[in-house]
Amino acid sequence: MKAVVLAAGKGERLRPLTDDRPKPILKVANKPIIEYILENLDPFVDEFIIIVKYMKEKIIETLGDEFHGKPITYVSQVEEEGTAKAIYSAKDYIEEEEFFAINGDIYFEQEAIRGLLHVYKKTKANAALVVKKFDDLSQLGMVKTEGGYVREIVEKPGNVGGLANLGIYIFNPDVFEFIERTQESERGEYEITDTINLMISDGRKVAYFEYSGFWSDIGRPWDLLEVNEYILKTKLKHDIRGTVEEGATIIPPVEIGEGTVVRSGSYIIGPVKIGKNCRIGPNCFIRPYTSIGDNCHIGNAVEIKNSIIMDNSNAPHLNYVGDSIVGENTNLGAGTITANLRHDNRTIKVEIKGKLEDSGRRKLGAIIGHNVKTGINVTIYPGRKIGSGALVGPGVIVDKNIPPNVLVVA
Ligand code: TTP
Repeated sequence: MKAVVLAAGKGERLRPLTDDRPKPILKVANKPIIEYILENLDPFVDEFIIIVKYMKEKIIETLGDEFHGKPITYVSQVEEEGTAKAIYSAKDYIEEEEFFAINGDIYFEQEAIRGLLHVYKKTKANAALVVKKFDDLSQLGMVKTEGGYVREIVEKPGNVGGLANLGIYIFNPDVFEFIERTQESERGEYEITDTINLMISDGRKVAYFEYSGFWSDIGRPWDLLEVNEYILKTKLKHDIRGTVEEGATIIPPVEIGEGTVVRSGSYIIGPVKIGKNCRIGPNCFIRPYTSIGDNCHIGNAVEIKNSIIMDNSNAPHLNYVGDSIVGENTNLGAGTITANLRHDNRTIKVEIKGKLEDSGRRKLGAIIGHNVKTGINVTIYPGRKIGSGALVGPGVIVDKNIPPNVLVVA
């Protein structure tokens, strides 16, 4: 069976982390999001078809031409936007057989794929999808069911509970004919959920598998923190490959990659994952649910908690990084501090595509892009973003978002 993975989106809600790269290759717990998806599909498929468009070279460069020995074919998405058009782009690569189609920006457990395949085979339906119960479907697609099959999918039905569509499907090649008949939606895209509704109104059977494990749609920056926390909490094994100096304290589970040195006085409370060739300490404090990539430097008098620090980035002296995301090749100047809590204890709002969105989190720090440099004593307010390539001068108080590639001085 083949798997079509949708990885052509622009990932605009994840700016600045997607300023210079597509969302599926962003690393969570030090691994690209899309690799977790391919791993879950791996036992069930013999070929991957990845639909690409936005900065496609970076996906190709990251994954190469095979995954676990199985070929990857990259297909450019047709001109129009939307998940239906993304799937349609694979038409020439699908023969007689049914195939998986899956969003390239979700995190879930393999049980979802296993259950879906089982239901599809058992019911001999024309298509099948994975659903999960949620109390609030306002950001999701609601799957209404009847007699053991899907009756309708309603996008963003408001704050009601029910079964959500998780973006994991099996189709047979008939779906292409229905995509051809799918109309453009209100937001100007061709949506696979509209295609599924068309199939149902034409008398086709769409089965569903109800999954109850963890699932996250990585759309907004704090979703990355949620998935990072889940992975570290449930998958991390204590594994020290680097060197730990006498006088450092490590409370398991902590993973430390080859070539990394943890100097005396460092205090690390797991779950924490640290990549290869990092310099950690002396005298730093790394708290739970922190992922630090390869070639990073976390120096003296630095505290990090519940954060993602991507490859080649440094918090070298006197930094506090809490509930934050720091992109690749970024350097925080001495004394750069992220604030992660409002004094009035309200949840933190973040500007997403020009609109303030409530993250629902009481604690959320900074979202810092790639290739950023901050000067000494930079203070960053909760939920603020610094665009990739920005230079933030000494003493700047970041109380507004900073666009990419600008110089900001105090
Ligand atoms: P979305 O999350 O709706 O879109 P996006 O990834 O571009 O993010 P944003 O809204 O922040 O810009 O997409 C769901 C999945 O479908 C995701 O895996 C990307 C994929 N997709 C395509 O492959 N092609 C497309 O034209 C669109 C819209 C999405």
